[in-house]
Amino acid sequence: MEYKFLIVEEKENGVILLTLNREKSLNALNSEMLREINTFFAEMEKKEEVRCIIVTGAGKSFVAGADISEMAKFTASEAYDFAKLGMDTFMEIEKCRVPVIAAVNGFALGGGCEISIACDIRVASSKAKFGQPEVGLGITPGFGGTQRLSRLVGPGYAKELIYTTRMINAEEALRIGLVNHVYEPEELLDKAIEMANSIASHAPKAVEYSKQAIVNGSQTDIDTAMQIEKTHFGLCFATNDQKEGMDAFLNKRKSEFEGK
Ligand code: CO8
Repeated sequence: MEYKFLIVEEKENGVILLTLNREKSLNALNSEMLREINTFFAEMEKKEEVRCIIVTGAGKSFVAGADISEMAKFTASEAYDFAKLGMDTFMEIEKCRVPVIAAVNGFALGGGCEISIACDIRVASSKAKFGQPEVGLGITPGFGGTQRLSRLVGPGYAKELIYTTRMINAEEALRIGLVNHVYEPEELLDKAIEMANSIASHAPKAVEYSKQAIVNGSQTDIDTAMQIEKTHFGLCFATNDQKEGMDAFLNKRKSEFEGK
């Protein structure tokens, strides 16, 4: 599939690199780009060989937010529809069968911070900047920021970042748990690919079930969450990969997973 705003590269081991590419506008998200991202993740769901997806931005920005020039003219109902499009798209990322790593190379503001938070894991360049500038534009975060950011860094930091619009650097993002690692800009993609390869080397179904248990379990009470974990644990024993993984361990050989 050809995209106007996305560059899709197939790396080794089922790792896909998705580059958001609207560089002149610092990769700001407009409706067309959001629809393309939605389509891309729907396509990925169908590809059994895909093991991990990395999302990054072209040029000096990751994503400088939703497109302000498009939003400026919205009526209330158009704004609602735009927020729904963004939320549905980011939900595709959150629920994607395989883990998604955000390699945050520069500005991750507003919708850009929000798309990174919909990913499973964030790694950042030392030049990355995060922020939720929305209230300075007279709007609230609308692509899940009020919800996912609080869950990730706690309501205290989320409230400060949203109410003050303060932009933070990568080191502070690391300190508050918004990102997992910070790397020099030139090593960011290699490090993200290294992590993706590590994920890809393990039993695909076990990784998938772990993601489902974490994502679905974190949105419910602890008893239901434990039930979700038990169910997924049980399901692993219906896979060839569980037999292969344990047999390989017991026979002191390297496992070869087939993803079934
Ligand atoms: N939307 C549209 N265009 C943008 C955006 C954006 N978010 N960000 C940057 N651009 C454009 C600029 O207008 C400029 O275009 P041009 O060259 O035609 O003038 C080009 O990108 C380069 O930008 P700058 O010249 O400003 O570059 P600087 O390096 O000087 O500054 C900044 C970089 C600090 C990132 C600055 O561009 C900036 O502050 N951008 C806006 C950041 C922002 O406020 N983002 C949040 C938007 S709101 C949002 O994301 C809400 C999401 C939920 C929506 C819910 C639906 C209703």
